[in-house]
Amino acid sequence: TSDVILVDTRAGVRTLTLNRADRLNAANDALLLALTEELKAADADSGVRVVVITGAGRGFCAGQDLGDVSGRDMTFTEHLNRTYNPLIRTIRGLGKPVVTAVNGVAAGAGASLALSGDIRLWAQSASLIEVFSNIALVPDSGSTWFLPRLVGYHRAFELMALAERVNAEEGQRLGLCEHVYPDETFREDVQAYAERLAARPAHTLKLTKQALNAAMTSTLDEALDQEAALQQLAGDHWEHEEGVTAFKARRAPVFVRE
Ligand code: T3D
Repeated sequence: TSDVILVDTRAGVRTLTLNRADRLNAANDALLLALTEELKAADADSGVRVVVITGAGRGFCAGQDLGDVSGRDMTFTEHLNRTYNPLIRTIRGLGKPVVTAVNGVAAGAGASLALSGDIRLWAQSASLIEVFSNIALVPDSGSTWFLPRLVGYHRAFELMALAERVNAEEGQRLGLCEHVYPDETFREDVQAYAERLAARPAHTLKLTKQALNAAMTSTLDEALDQEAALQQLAGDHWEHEEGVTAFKARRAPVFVRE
């Protein structure tokens, strides 16, 4: 545990909180490396079924800490390859659902982080800005991949070129988040949602995430082959037996075994 990332586990839900509230959780290298390490630790911990990433204070993440850039002894390419890219790859490759709980502004790489979750929950006062062009940088940390898949090329280009702020209502309309909750109850609503997810069959969700990730860049033929292979792994697992047994017995399935 480090102070830039707060770690809390309740009912199978590990919450990782970006903790640089006075900078709207702008990311420095320590924060990015610690977050990536905590995600890997959560993946390896059998007591964790769902991971939530959120921000302390009024912001989610304001992107790269601009106080940290000048005087850096790394090229931009090296920096991305050492910090942001491993973080985004870890989230997309994690064998557990990652919920990004966007409590406030998500800007730049913070917007990419907000989009990178399997489930994106926003507070009413949350917003997202592809802010990069304001400082004449290109969108990074996966924004060029995530955003056009959600809103199409043209809207993505416009949001990136003009650095327009997307509020929660618009974010939901555009498909940038699954649900919006009131600010006052946001943390509890996120926990309740994550607990619902934690009660689902974890092994099946891991395979589902794997299948969907692969299908995002595959042909239909490849997706059908992948489904057939993964269905064998699902069908051979005790979760499948429990699901069918519970259905026949007309009871709720129990997918959490201590
Ligand atoms: O390898 C590489 O490094 C390339 C990687 C790039 C990835 C990127 O993310 S590039 C984009 C970097 N981020 C930005 O350019 C965002 C800059 N921030 C803003 O545009 C605004 O702060 C926001 C739109 C996010 C929020 O505006 P507002 O009005 O709600 O808050 P504020 O007053 O601007 O910010 C509050 C404080 O946080 C303020 O500090 P102060 O004055 O109270 O002492 C502000 O300076 C600080 N802050 C906000 N964002 C950053 C930041 N400090 C450092 N870095 C930031 N990114």
